[in-house]
Amino acid sequence: MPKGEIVLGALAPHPPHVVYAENPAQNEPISEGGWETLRWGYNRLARKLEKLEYDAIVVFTPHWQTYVGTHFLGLPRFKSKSVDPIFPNIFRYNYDLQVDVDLSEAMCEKAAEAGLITRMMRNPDFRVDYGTITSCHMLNPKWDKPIITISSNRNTHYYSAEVMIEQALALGKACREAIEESGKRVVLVSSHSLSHRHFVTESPLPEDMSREHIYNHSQYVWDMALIKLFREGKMKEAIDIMPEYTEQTIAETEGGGIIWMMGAMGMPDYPAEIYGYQSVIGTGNCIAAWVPEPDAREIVL
Ligand code: 2X7
Ligand code: FE2
Repeated sequence: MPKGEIVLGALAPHPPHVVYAENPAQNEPISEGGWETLRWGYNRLARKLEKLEYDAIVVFTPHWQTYVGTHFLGLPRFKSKSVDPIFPNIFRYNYDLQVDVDLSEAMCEKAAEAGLITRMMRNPDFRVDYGTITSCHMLNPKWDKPIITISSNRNTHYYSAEVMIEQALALGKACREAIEESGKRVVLVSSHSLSHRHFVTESPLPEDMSREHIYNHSQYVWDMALIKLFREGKMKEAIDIMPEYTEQTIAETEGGGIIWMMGAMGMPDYPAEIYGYQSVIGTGNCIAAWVPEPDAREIVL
């Protein structure tokens, strides 16, 4: 059996607004569009993924929060309606997804061997979080690949940013080992925004783009500093500034998604592909991809 590999790692923000704006059949509310910079970036990355051969998508999400250890989806199918707790007016999405349980169990076991507390989620009524659904919908609207969602253990808040980073890197390494032993080709997804200061008044029409802009210049400057490191292939430096970046911008990086992904990918030192940056309700959102195979890597933006 050939060694399994990670074929692409994506930073894939999950404001449900982008799904709302796409008007897919699964989502009940209807929109007039909006957030095109992000959506067109996503559409381009989705086209690239269609051409890439892979077996499964592994998603790390900050919206499945676990306080005792890291949990993994552990049943072959989850079907339900996901309603965004803050924006039920824009996201009521009927999902029906397949899980690669073998790979999920293998990652869970490897993480346990590395000393992390782990658990498989076997509750058939478990509702998959909207972060996973949004990122997966935008990257693969056909939903024709099995997924695995990994929860985010609340280490930053329970302990510190440093403990979170250490554990997220160990989790990433364990996931990589499981992928290599599985013989599968896998896409990793770190589902989160960057800076995370929300605006305080929602416009009557959510997709009114005259109301959607950067609200805080220093948050924007921090996001740009981080994206510059992505562009330059300096991921070790990006992880080094993560505690301060996260504190200054109350960023969704606090969950550990990008750190987990970089740990799994062996801390890339090559440039990321950048697909777009846009504000959604004041938060900073960047779509980026790291492609280990140099011949498959492009300069996008
Ligand atoms: O979860 C989110 C997010 N991360 C960013 C913006 C809007 C809503 O939800
Ligand atoms: Fe979020």
